[in-house]
Amino acid sequence: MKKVLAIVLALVLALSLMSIATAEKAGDGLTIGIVYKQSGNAYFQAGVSGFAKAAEELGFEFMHDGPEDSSNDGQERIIRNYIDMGVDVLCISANDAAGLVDVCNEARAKGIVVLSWDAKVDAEGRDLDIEPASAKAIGVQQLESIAETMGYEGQLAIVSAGATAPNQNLWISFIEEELKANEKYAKVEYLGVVYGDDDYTKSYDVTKSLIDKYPDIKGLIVPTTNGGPAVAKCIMDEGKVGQIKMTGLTLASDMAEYIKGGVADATFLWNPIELGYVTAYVGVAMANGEFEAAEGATIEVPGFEGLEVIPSDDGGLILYLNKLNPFTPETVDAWIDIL
Ligand code: RAM
Repeated sequence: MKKVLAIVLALVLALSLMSIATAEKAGDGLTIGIVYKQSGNAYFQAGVSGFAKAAEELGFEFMHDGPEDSSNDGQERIIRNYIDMGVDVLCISANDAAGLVDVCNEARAKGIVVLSWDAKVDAEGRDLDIEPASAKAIGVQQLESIAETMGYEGQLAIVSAGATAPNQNLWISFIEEELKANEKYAKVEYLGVVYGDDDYTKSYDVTKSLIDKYPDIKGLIVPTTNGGPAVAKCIMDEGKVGQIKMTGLTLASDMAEYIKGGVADATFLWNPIELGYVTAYVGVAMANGEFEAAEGATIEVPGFEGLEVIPSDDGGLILYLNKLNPFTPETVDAWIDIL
């Protein structure tokens, strides 16, 4: 009998130790609602896999969604739904920085932590914005790369995502500023921006119209992963490989054949999996009250160093990962299984 009692006690002890062990995960009981610009975008699917990796380590639940049409209204509906479902953290990549401020502030009034990641919500509607690198660094990197390819002269245009896209518009503002301010770009004739709305067919069509209108065009900057392969395909279909070069922010897997085919000397991207992973860690720490988004605050995330909250140009707070990887004919193959 004593023996049976001892076994039962040992089992009870083991079970309670096991439950203590599971309860120790920082994200237990928390739910994160992830909102991205549009459904079906491989860049955001990669971002979500970063959240999934963090969820395995931290134990939180998560949901993710984006509108089919890249609209602000669609994002607002998803956010309202997540608020009704009682999420603890919202992580939003916005189609319009100002458009989500009101609904985000409704969420914050209910105690929900509101983070933007990838594309910001304006400062007055968020707790913190998490970005891969400074907008200036991302913009100027693309300009310098294409200008070098063009021999610093000739016609240059940008094929962007949506007209209100907060991240693309910031990068473009720094590209335009640098074109004016830096003497080395004096012979680059800047033609302006067309918008492919992060849609493959539209990006292809606006590129074709641009090439028809400016037959001597030499350079295209495409700061969107959805636009990149569409623009590259158009350059190929138009028989312009060698005459027109592009750069931009692309997934390696989408662009490898074009980069190796001579359409681009280099494109760039951070790792969206890492961006999702870090955003999740920040969200959990903030929801637990263990980390406050305040200037100078630092956070420990496995595999990352120097993650610090700093003031951003829009008067809010921002945190950078600071990693931008070039994809060239030599390096792109090493990335295609990752991104
Ligand atoms: C698209 C989206 C996203 C942007 C990348 C580079 O997938 O517009 O917001 O960061 O491209």
